[in-house]
Amino acid sequence: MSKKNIESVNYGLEKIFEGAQDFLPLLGTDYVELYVGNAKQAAHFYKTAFGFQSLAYKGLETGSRDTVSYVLKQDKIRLVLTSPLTSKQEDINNHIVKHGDGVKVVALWVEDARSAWEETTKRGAKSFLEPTVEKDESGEIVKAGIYTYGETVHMFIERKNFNGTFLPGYVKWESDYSPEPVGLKFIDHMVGNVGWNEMDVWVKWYEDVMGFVNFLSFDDKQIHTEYSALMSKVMSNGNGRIKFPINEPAEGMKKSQIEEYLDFYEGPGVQHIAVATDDIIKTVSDLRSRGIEFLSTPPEEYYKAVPGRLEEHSHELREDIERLKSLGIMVDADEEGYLLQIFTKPIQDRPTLFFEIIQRMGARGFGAGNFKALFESIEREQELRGTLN
Ligand code: TYF
Ligand code: FE
Repeated sequence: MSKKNIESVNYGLEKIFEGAQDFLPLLGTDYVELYVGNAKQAAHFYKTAFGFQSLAYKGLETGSRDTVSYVLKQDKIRLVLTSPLTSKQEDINNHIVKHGDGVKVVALWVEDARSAWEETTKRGAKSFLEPTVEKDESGEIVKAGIYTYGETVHMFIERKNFNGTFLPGYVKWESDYSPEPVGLKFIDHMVGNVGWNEMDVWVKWYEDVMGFVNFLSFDDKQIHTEYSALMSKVMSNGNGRIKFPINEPAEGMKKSQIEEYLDFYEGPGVQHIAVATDDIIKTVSDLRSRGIEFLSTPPEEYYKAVPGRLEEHSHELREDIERLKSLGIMVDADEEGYLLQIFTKPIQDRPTLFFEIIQRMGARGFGAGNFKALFESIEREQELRGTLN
């Protein structure tokens, strides 16, 4: 990637964050909920392969007759896996029939869920759930939800009067089976794929409805391979804790990976969840040994070019390039530092949701210098799936 692109990464960041509005103060990501066909087996996968720990449960044993949910935790990350227990749960069943397993809810932790719902719906958000109080012996929470792209939802969670395990209605999930964590710390960003020419519609939606700012953009001239292209804009809230890049497909010689996603998810949705680690070599070694599959390793020339790509940060690199190469980890830098990242293959049969593992060593960008190698690797997978044409 050109020097020019890397420079655009940090231009006026502070000033841009100040431009964000505070009608929607966000404390962080609260949880991510996936609707899945078989939550029990999915939970086993996230424990065994990704090192998540059992946290909370609701299901038949707790009086939940219609749905079952397993809550998993690793450091600050909470995942909720939900399945319907009967065919009568139409919303969840229909979601799974249409999209396959995927992210339904990106929940945001707020001080005041009523205000979050009012401020966003009055700015044009479509309501998913009006402010609702839920209680149990551990206190009460307020939750409210709005739709974002596709059928995806942002739930606002106010938990200042609650000290239970997760949310009212859940019990602590005691399990004798607890594989070691792999060092995943928190969600760095979550990316949405939207339809043709819809990126700017959703950029404006995040600006107007959520008070976010666009702090980085990549156009199809920057993000392309010989065959395909996409465009991406990164939206951030005011304190920079929540970052949502939004991708749209762009015209290329062959089918864009974004188009492949839209075909198989049958609409817009969450494309990847990027999770941070502070020891990517250990995290990726562990994940590989537990059967997680990553995109193919970039070619030899990619690693030869690493010192050049790092420029002035090249002396800061603590990791051995040979070790990074053997694990397939990619390296990029911007003015403030470098970052290490790697991408899993899709984690379900449809080529939709995948994970990114990222370690930031000062850099605040998204690895623009890796885009070409990354997208070529994705195209090799598309080729195998017969979805490149
Ligand atoms: O979040 C990002 O922008 C990076 C790069 O389809 C990326 O992780 C961008 C688009 C994409 C896959 C990865
Ligand atoms: Fe990413």
